[in-house]
Amino acid sequence: MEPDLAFAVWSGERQHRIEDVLRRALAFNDGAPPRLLEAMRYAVLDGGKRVRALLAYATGELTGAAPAVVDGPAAAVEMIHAYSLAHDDLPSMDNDALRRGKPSCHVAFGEAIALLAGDTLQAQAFAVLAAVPMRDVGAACMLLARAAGACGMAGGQAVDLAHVGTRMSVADLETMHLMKTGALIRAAIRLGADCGRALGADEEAALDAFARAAGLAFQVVDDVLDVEGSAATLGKTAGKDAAQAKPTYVTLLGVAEAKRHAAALNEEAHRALAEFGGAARRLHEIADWITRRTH
Ligand code: GRG
Repeated sequence: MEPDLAFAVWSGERQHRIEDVLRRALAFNDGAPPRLLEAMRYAVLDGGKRVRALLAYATGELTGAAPAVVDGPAAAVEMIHAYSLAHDDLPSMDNDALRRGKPSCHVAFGEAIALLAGDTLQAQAFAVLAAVPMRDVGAACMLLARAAGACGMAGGQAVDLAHVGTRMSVADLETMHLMKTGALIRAAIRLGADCGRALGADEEAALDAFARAAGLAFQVVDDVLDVEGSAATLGKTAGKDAAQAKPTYVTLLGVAEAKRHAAALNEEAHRALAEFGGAARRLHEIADWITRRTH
């Protein structure tokens, strides 16, 4: 099979798998208000590339974990991600009416329910993760909490909001994105790996270096797509960064240089995996996919 086709099959199978896992994780019916449950499902199901889940499955394969063990961490990370998107789209944050090709959660359900759906998705993520039969599930919960919290994703969002209309240095922009987007990507990578054999210190450092480079590449490409993509291809409003005067890699570097930067980060991501040899094949493929994606 051609390598690209083999990756498409591998990722397609896991995208279906995580959809089922998420559906089951949100199938509880123990008194939750139906409208809230509907909004949670709306925010998570039937959409998204599932980049973070694929990263967790890939690192799980790298450390010999059974996919059934990785399901929980992969779903937890996707639920945190979906909550962040529902909250990010709110009028008090990014104020976007379109997400994953459909009306944003608050447009479909109202602001209050969208806010609560985000809150309850975050809670459910930890409920799912806490039940995973992995070596140190307490450490896993701590890792996800740190990635999602004030020093990670939510903190990065606060930094982002505080810098609208300002000019940041590339170094400060990078720090902000390592928190806002990179922390959850790193958590997906580490949690998947932690479902299998224990990693040596060198392997941990290699995966962290990969996560850093691939996470930044993801964000640089996101900035380029905001300029070059359309709502039809992206499934979300294009041109938002310029309209909101947000500092981005494109505003700081220009489109051509931002693309070169993404390619260089992709190379860095590949180099970081050297010590795993062919065992890290899926991570190499995901890094390429992140860098070449069109949505
Ligand atoms: C509200 C606490 C809180 C955090 C929001 C992640 C985030 C922080 C905001 C999203 C805004 C944004 C466009 C960030 C850039 C990168 C990003 C996370 C894009 C969306 O992720 P994809 O492309 O989305 O993986 P899909 O829909 O494919 O899952």
